[in-house]
Amino acid sequence: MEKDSKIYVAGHRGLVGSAIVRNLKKNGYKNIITRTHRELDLTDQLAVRNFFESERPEYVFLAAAYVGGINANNKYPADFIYKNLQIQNNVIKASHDFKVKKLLFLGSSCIYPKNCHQPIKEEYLLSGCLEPTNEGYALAKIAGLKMCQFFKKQYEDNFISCMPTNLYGPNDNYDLETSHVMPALIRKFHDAKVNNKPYVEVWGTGKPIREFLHVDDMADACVFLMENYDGLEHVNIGTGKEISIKELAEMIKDIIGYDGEIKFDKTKPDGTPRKLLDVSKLEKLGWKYKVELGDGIRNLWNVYKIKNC
Ligand code: GFB
Repeated sequence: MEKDSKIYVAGHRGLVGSAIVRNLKKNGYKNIITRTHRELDLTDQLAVRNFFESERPEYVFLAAAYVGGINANNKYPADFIYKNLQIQNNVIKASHDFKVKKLLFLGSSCIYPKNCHQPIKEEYLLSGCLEPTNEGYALAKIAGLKMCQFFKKQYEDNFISCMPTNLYGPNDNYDLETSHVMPALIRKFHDAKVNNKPYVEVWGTGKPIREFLHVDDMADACVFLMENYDGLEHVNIGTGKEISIKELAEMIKDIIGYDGEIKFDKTKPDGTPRKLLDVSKLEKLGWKYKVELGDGIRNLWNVYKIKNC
């Protein structure tokens, strides 16, 4: 990518898309195009084609997706599979038709089998059954990853894919019904502290183990891959470190300085027991994460409490 290359960031207002725009601007890229959902509905094939025909982007970061945490995925699987298939089919096909130089497709670590050998290598894809709570989203993301591979094989399009672990950071969703665990617990512990509540409810048993990557690191890895990787296989993006939900809750509790109790609501699903990514492929390419979990949570809470004091 040149500094004046025409770069389209699909999903620029979201957690990852906004971080990619911040990273591109910080690195001197001047010709970044974006469209809000109201300006361009990515599930509308004709609207997407008209946009690509008139704008002719050279590089595309496909960070737009219909996303949510375990509860939303579990409740609305039809929405997660349909909307994500629509978005990615339209953007990938238009990128092919209008000769985009390179496209980066963003997936998710939920594409891997529920009881996968850990840490999870890229080649473990499709080696077992998926986690039921997010099967709709996972199938859509697997289809997107495969579509990029097949367009590269059949038409030599330079379409690559990356599979990030659980992400957190600025511009996240804090709705307690649809969010991921990190923003949900920051909101719950902050609210319990401010309102002197006796306990904070954490979903599930607290036993599941997760890996968390700050979205600024994710954005940096995306720009790194766009500049340095042209391979057929997808690339895992993560820290290679993991923490149980119980330990995460205790870490957030300590950082926020809440001194009440933690209660586990076992009526809520745990989801995948563990999903630690093997990030050795990305490290061999020359990229490694920077933001440690404690620092990332502290910074995020500082931003959150200013907006919600
Ligand atoms: O982040 P999360 O919603 O999604 O949940 P997944 C992670 C773990 O945190 C689960 C527990 O075991 C939850 O039960 N948890 C505890 C909570 N308290 C809460 C809470 O208040 N809110 C939430 N949301 N979780 C997602 C997939 O799976 O991973 C997405 O559903 C995506 O599609 C994402 O792939 C990366 O990590 O289980």
